[in-house]
Amino acid sequence: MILYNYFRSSASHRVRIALNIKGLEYEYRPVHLLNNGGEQHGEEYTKLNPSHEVPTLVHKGRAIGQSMAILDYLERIQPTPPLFPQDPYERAVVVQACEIMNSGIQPILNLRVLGELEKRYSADANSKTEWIQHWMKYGLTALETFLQRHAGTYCFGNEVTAADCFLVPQLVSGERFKVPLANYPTLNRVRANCEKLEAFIKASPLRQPDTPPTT
Ligand SMILES: N[C@@H](CCC(=O)N[C@@H](CS)C(=O)NCC(=O)O)C(=O)O
Repeated sequence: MILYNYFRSSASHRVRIALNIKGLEYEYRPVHLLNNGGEQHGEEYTKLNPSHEVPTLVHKGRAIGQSMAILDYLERIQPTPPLFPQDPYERAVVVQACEIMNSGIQPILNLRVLGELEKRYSADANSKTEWIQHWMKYGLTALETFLQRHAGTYCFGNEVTAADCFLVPQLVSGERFKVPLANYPTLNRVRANCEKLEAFIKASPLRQPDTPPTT
């Protein structure tokens, strides 16, 4: 397996955690999102991922984009340990938690969205940070309320699920943009439990081959 990704990308971070949980070896191929106008726009990479974004997983010569699709694929080729509960309602709860982050928070804060805010509306660095903080708080508040009903040691009960693979990267990103995370006690508790596990430790943006030494 080859994972095209970027150390700081939250969507890449989700997939690294999932691969580690499943115990699947992979080759790390960095795609720098800023160098040379962004390597995600390069001709060869665009053939793999027409959305110009990371991550992309290549397995048996076939490419898969979108972290949710990748987790779903990993679950089917390597069912244990599971990332999704079997019960249809419980599975929907886990997917709902993932989607609060995947479609509710992350897309509004993406590099290309911030770039357009700057280009079209002359947003400066402070305005962009305010934008990020606003939408991150909005989504994390919903997630905190939702997970108060469902969390145990982890996001859903006492087993690690896909929701944990999404949560930790989201909070790491929140920290980077100085979102007041103390307001989310359930999310913080679950994060602390996840970060005791080797799969999460190894996937950290601080420990990847393309992590700059000063990070
Ligand atoms: N929904 C996608 C999101 C992927 C995504 O937005 N990746 C970001 C990094 S976290 C990216 O590559 N952005 C490049 C850009 O905006 O130019 C997924 O889950 O894979």
